[in-house]
Parts: sequence; structure tokens; C-alpha cells
Amino acid sequence: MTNTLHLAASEIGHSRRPVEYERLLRGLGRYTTDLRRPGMLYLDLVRATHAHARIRGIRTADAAASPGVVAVLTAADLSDIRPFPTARVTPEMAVPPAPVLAAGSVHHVGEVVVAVVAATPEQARDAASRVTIDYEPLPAVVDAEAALRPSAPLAFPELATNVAYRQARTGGDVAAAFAAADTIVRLRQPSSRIAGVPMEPRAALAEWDISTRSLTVWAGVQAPYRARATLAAMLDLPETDIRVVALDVGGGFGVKGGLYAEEVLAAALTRRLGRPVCWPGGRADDLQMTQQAREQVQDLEAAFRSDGTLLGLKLTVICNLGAGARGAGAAGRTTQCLTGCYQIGAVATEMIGVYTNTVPTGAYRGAGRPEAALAIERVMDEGAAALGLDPVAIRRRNFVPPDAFPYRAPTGIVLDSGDYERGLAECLRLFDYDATRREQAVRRRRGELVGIGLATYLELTSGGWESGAVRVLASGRVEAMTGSTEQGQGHATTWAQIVGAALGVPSDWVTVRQGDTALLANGVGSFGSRSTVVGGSALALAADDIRRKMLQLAAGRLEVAITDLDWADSEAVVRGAPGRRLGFREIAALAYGGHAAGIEPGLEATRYFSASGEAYSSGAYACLVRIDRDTGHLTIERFVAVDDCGRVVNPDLVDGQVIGGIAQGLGQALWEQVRFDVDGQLLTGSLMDYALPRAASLPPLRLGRVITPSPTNPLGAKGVGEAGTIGAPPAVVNAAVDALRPLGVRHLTMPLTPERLWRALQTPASVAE
Ligand code: MCN
Repeated sequence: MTNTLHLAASEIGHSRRPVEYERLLRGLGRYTTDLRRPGMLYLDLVRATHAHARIRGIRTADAAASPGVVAVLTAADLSDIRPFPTARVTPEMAVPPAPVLAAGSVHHVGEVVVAVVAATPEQARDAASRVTIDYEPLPAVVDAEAALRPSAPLAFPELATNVAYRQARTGGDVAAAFAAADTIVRLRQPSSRIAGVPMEPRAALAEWDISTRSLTVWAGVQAPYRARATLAAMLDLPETDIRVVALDVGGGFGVKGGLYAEEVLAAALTRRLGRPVCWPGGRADDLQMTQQAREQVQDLEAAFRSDGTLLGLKLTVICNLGAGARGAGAAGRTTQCLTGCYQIGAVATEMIGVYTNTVPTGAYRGAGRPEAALAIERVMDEGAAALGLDPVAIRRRNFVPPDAFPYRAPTGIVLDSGDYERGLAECLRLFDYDATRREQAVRRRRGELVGIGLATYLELTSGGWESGAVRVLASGRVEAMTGSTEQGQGHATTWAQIVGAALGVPSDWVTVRQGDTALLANGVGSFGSRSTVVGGSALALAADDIRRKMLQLAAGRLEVAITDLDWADSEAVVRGAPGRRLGFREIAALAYGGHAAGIEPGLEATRYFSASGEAYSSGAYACLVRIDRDTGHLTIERFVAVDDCGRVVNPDLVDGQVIGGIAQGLGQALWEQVRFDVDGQLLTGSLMDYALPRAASLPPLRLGRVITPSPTNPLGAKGVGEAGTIGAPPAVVNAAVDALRPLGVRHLTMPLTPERLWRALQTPASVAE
């Protein structure tokens, strides 16, 4: 345990009213498109109208002659911009070209082909509509399974394969596990494609300063420092000449984790044109271009002993990466986290990443973990049904016990801490499980279709490192700079609590600064539910450095040894002589004048922190659903979520995270699905076609909490940002299958729309796809 920090209990674990909310709720937030710069130009784009086609020619003359137009550019004009860098999942991974503008051919509808810059957004849009592109349509491949057939069209013919990579993850003796099984459960589990839909669509404003030859880009990104590195690589500029600023970000949910063509174009074009360039973006741009998520087909085989022990598991996943490699990493979380909260002796998995002519997929809140939870939790329920066990009993039989941590799963991950049994027990208590089962039996006898669904989940959080700096000004006011960047999580509040706790001052003395690469030498950003563990810890350590320095200053002034001082209630007090004390503000002033000889002036500290391992959050969810026999409409009557994110900094904000995640998880379970037709045309290109949950769609939620501190970081924290999206879908699917199991249904595919459920009711013995 690295927990040596002194953290005042008055700040950690208490709900503080989020400092940013009043501003945001009153409409005083500042987003990228609120900015205006003198001489600003507007970028609009001509997007591919075919999923796969050769570009025979592009006619830009009419567009170039349109009023207000400053530039019309195609790939040929941008040879100085390097393609997007790609991280390989395996050394052999087939990587398609990733130019900023489509060069020679297009590979998905919505890909950017031509950039138009004009004086006003309307002029840019008007000119873009005058560009004509002569396409030679090529056969498109949309479905990932179909893409694996030898006769399938190639999404990227130059790769000579649709397979991006195959990645195996195995552990334990799988053959022996299956040989020893009493029952083998087989399951085919598709996970449908969904879109991340932040309230604020992506947008960018870029400004080249001709005097300093430096670039500033404002964009609502989740990881400004990463964006800076991408721009430096693609534009061949030193990092020191690039500043990326994320103002308020109207939601990111993982899809704003990296840059896309539009942000890079704005940056490249301001440098070329010498005037600020704004790409205002919009919902249609997002739905065609911003990475989508989750599309997998899982084939599972599970070897159970008759007492419910899960001996071994095999999983083959076909993952639709779309027309690009950006999602390859996120999918890997599925096989890593496959065994969930369970101790399973042997696992064999293979992930097959497949290119298709669809919008590229990638990280979206949960990023591979919801698919893992869906796999293992469906297996648990089907195992229970096959063996005639209660879903609670089979989970209890297989949990990793509390004394087994650190626990190395056969997929290679090491779980830091947890008490899954306690989490489930609390969930069952809040849900009143036994009584609800009795209620279900009564209602079933009345002919109602009522189901109870359970799911536990594991959330891998906290990867990599983060930076944090703290400075105390002469007045005693505190500034905290962080490399993490919030999109609505409440970091400004939480980080102030952490810094306040480490310094022993109230959090409202602390101002948090974030979202600007000018703040620190380097940083990372917010994704993977990592910011509390790594960003919060970096700040806590920096604040602790300051506390030590303040003790040194106080000791010098009070002419005692540091070891004679206590640090309490914003004061340094001489032990045994309570009258001899110095307040926080007095010590802060000392740092900038009047300090003892030999002490360096100033009160600033910067720390970088990476956890000693991943921190694994967990949870147990339960829900009660009713399905209307005539319409197939599913109603969630009750939903309980019990989460364990280690030591909690701000309980209200954690609840907010869980609720938001559940809303998105229910969206995936019940309503959301991105659809393409057989030619790769996007059928869900607007919010008229893509069904999102609304506030009124949510069922009553009851939340509970279990706390098992993580030994990986000084806060004892684990992340929680994605919890609800991971736990909610399998709980709902399990409940729906439970409702229809008496009719012979044992499988349902999300989203559980009334039509799907109605069809399952008509032919219950078949698999409802
Ligand atoms: N928290 C806490 N104590 C803990 C853990 C978390 O008090 N032990 C609180 C803190 O207020 C913290 C918040 O929960 O700010 C989220 O913390 P964490 O789990 O560390 O996640 P990140 O801050 O790294 O945020 C990323 C995560 C992810 S990956 C997605 S996607 C997501 C999410 O957060 N996108 C969001 N939550 C979102 N919430 C909003 N409003 N908007 C998004 O785009």
C-alpha cells in the first residue's frame, strides 16, 4: 500500500456542491463554438456519399468561385500533413492508410474528402455543396462476420485482407477444464453498434500566430496533451509551438479521446492561411464520423461442474473495427476483463479485429468492458438455468474471495482488491431479492411476463500516468493544475477536495485549472476512468510536498524542529505548546518573504503519478422488468446498483457518474443501435433515427455502495466513470430472458426493442435476433 499521505477527513468522502454546476446550469459555460477570433474563417467539409468507392475526379472550380470562399482543398493539396498515427495491437496488425482527406478512394460514408474554407459558415456550406465528386462505386462490406468469408469484398483492397489482427489471450488448462465439465453451455452473443452522443458535438477553432509561429487549438477534447502530440506529429511542429485548450466540454464519453480529420484540418489550414479557422461541427457530422462502439459477435463455451463451478471458458470475438484502426485497443479490454468478478481456472480467447466499410469504431464509455460483462453474466445465467441453480447461488459459488487479492486472472490481469460477495449481498438487500422472487412467482401465475436480472461487473480503471501541480500564493490561495480534463465529471470540485485534504485547508480555498497544455509540461487526459486514481493522486502528492515545505517554513519561524510540529486545521502547532502556532496564510506569506535562511522561497510542487497496478472497481446490479405480451414493450420496474470504487472522494459526484452510466447502459440495452444498409449507407444519421434515452425514460434507481480501498494509489480510490454502462446492459438482458424463459426463450439481442421482444414472443423457441 502506497498510502502514506496525510488526508484531512473533513474533505474526503463528503459531498461538496460542484463548483462548476451553477455556471453550467445557468448557461454560462464556454464551449469551443462560443469563441470568436478576429478574421476568423469557417471550415466545411464534403463527405463521402458511398461506403466504398474510387474517386475518379473532384471538381472544385464552382466551389472555389463561390462568394466568400478562401480555399478549397483535396488530398492532393495536403501532402505536407502526415497521416494519423496508428497504435498496433499486434506487431503483425494490418494497418490501413489514414490520411486526413480521402486520397484515391473512400472507405465509409461520411469520410472527409474535400475541405472548404470561407468567410462565413453559410458560405462554406454553400460552396461545399458545389463540389462534385465522380465516384466509381466499389463493393462494400458492412458486416464483420461476412467480411471474414473468402468471397467477401475487401474494405481496404490494398491490405488484401479484412482481418486487422487476431489476438489470443489464454491461461490455465482449458482442455482439462472442458474434459472435467458436467455441463457445457454454448452461447452466441452479438453486441450491437452504438454511437457516443455527447450533448456538445465535436468542434474546433485553430489560430496560427504569425509572429511567434505557434499554433493554438481550442477543441472539446478529453486529452489535450495527447492532441498536442498528434498535431505535432502530423503537422511536423515542435510540441512547444502548439497549445491545445479544452474549454468546457459538453460530454466526451470516450469518443472525444483522440483527434479526427476535422480538428487536424482546422489546425493545418490556419497555418496555411494565416487566419483563425473554425470548424463548428454538428450532430450529423458526429453521427457520420465520430467513432462508434461495441459491435461484436461473441461465441462462448463455458464448462460447468454440476455444483455451478465455472471451470473453463472459451470466447471468440469478432469485432467490427469499421474503416480504420482507431478502436483496436479498446476492444482488447473485452478479453482482458472476461472473467469479471469470478475465479475461473482456464480461459482461451481470441479477438479478431475486422475492417469493414462502416464508420470506425473505438472507445465509448465502457470501452470493451460492457462486452466482457455481457459475456460472463449471460454465461452465469445460462449456466444457472442449465444446472437448475439460482442466479445468485451460481455467482456466489464462483466469486474471487476477498482473501485472494491480489488475484491474477487467467487472462493476465491482476485484480487489486474487492469484496464481490459483500457487493452482491448489499444489492440483494436493497432489491429485496427473496421477496421479489416470490412476487415474480405470484405475477407469473397471473400470466404476467416478469423477469429478474442480476449482473456483476468489473471495471478496469486508472491506466498510465498523470501530472498534477499545486502552488500556494502569498495570500494563502491555492491553485491546482492537472493534466486531466473534465467533460462534466466534476473534477474542479473533486480535485479541490483532494488538494484541500492533503493541505489541511477547506476545498474552497483551492482553484483548479485544467484543459490547457500551457499549464504543465505534460499530461494525459480523462478516459478509462483513470483521473481520480492517477490525476487525483498526482495532485495529492504535490499538495503533500507543499505541506512538508510549509512545515519547514513554520519550523524555521517558530524555531523548533519539524518533528515538533503538528499539522491540523490549517495550522502548524508546536506539540505540547498549543499557544505557539502559525496559520496557513501566515506560512504562505513566509514562503515569499521573511522565511528563515536556507529555505528556498516559493510554494510550488509538480508530481507525476502512475499507480502500482490497475485499480479494479466492481459492482452488482439487479433489475425487475415486465414485458407486455401484446406489444413487446419492456418496462424496468425497479433497478438497484451497488458499486465499489474504493475510497470515495465525493459521494454525490460518484452517484452522478453511476446514474449517467446507467442511463447510457440502458440506452444500449433498450433503444440504441447504429444501422447501415447492405451497401454501407448510414440509416441512423440523425437523432430522428437514432433513439437515445431521455430523462423520462429512466426507471427509479436505487444506489448502494461498498468500499474496498485500492492499494495501488495513495487515495485508495478506484474509478467509477464507466460503471453504469458496464453493469446495466447484462442486468437488463438477463431480466428480459428471465421474463421470457418460461416460454422457451433463452437468448435475446440488444437493443431489446418492442419489435424484437414481440418477435421473440411469436416464436419463443428460436433465437431472437
Ligand atoms: N469519483 C470520486 N471518488 C472515486 C472515484 C470517482 O469521487 N473513488 C468521482 C470524481 O468526482 C470524479 C468522477 O467520479 O471526477 C469520475 O472519476 P473517474 O472514475 O476517475 O473517471 P474520470 O474522471 O477519468 O472520467 C472519465 C470517465 C469516462 S472514461 C467516461 S467515458 C465518462 C465518464 O468519466 N465520460 C463522461 N463520466 C462522464 N461524465 C460526464 N458528465 N461526461 C462525460 O463525457
